[in-house]
Amino acid sequence: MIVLPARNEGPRVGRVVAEVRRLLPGVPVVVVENGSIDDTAAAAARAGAVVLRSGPGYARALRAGFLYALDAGAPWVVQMDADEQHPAAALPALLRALDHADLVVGSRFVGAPGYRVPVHRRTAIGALAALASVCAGQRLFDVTSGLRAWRPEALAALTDDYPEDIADANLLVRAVRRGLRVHEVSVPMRARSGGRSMHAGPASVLFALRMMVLTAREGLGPRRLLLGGSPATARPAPLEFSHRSLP
Ligand SMILES: Nc1nc2c(ncn2[C@@H]2O[C@H](COP(=O)(O)OP(=O)(O)O)[C@@H](O)[C@H]2O)c(=O)[nH]1
Ligand SMILES: [Mg+2]
Repeated sequence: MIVLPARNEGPRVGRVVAEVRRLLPGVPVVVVENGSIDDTAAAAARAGAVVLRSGPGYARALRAGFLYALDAGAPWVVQMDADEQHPAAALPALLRALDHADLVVGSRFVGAPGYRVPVHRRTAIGALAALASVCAGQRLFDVTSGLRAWRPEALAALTDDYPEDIADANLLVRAVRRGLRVHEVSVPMRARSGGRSMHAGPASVLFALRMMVLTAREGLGPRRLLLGGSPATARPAPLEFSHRSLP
């Protein structure tokens, strides 16, 4: 299942939904909307998505989408932006990588570089990635990427106490510390095709600082290794996906 959090993405979300549905026919696409002042929900529905409304904010939207996917028994879940930043063509590689991981992050910073992330943003993400890597005990690169593929067991290990407001680097640290296998694969991303990033403007500085604090806090907690048939200890069977039929 594909989960797209979307706020004020009316001009873009329909194209994202259509692109994903074309590449992965039959895979349900769920758009989780809140707080939009445009026609995001209607555009998503027109393009064939299931539209959910959640409480305010990005993290709540994601959590609502994840709970919906778990409830529906989805064999895998991919979260991606509704702003055309993430190419649907990257999905098969992401899903293949799930054969050997519990959580796969589409990364701008491993492998060939895609578009050039603006320098101030790259610096902030670099600092955050360094902190997250220390806290996780594993080198992490694109800790704020919104393109992530999940095994449902991995999601289930995190949704009970899923963060209410911010779920980026802090969540990756938590995932690693809970024993989930987190991998990154190179994905050539684009800039958003229009509209405004939730991290634009002066608020982004506050966001970065808050993210640092939340990430450090995750690193202070005890390592809780999941035991007994958890994704951490079991070697899961390869996933069967409809994407296998794709070239
Ligand atoms: N439902 C919902 N979606 C949001 C919210 N904030 C951001 N998003 C969506 O989450 C995705 C990531 O946000 P974006 O602004 O692209 O962040 P960036 O990629 O880090 O610049 C986009 O699809 C946004 O429309 C929110 O408050 N509610
Ligand atoms: Mg984006």
